[in-house]
Amino acid sequence: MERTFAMVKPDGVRRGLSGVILDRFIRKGYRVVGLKQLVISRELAEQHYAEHRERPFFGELVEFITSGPVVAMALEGEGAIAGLRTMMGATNPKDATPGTIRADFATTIGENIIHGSANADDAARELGLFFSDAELLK
Ligand code: D4T
Repeated sequence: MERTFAMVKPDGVRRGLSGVILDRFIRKGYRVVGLKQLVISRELAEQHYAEHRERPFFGELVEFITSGPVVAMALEGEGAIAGLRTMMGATNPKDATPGTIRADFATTIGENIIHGSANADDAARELGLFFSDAELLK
């Protein structure tokens, strides 16, 4: 069993899409072991996106991700890390395969509606950034 981290970004929450996105993961068979809506602090945003610190879009990325509430999710299931990335689709919604979340609900890379951990190390790190042990189901 794997655990992974996913987050509906502020664009998705503003558009009222948190429920339909969560519903896709539940229907797939992943177990929701953690769930909360929060406004990310600048500090948490910079930690979360630390790998992009030197990229030209870093400032906009932090502005955007702190611009309103996000819905943070901890999901559990067999192959959940890669499986969730497959369900999300390509980073740029223009390249995403129809049927994926980004293809179906987003149009631009800057507001691509969902984040999911890229690998096991990121999943562990991001789950730790967003959830305490007490907030997660056993
Ligand atoms: P996240 O991290 O949001 O799940 O996205 P990905 O894992 O699919 O893609 P990423 O880390 O390469 O990008 C992180 C975040 O930055 C935005 N972005 C990315 C952007 O605004 N402009 C760009 O040129 C790139 C590459 C979108 C997602």
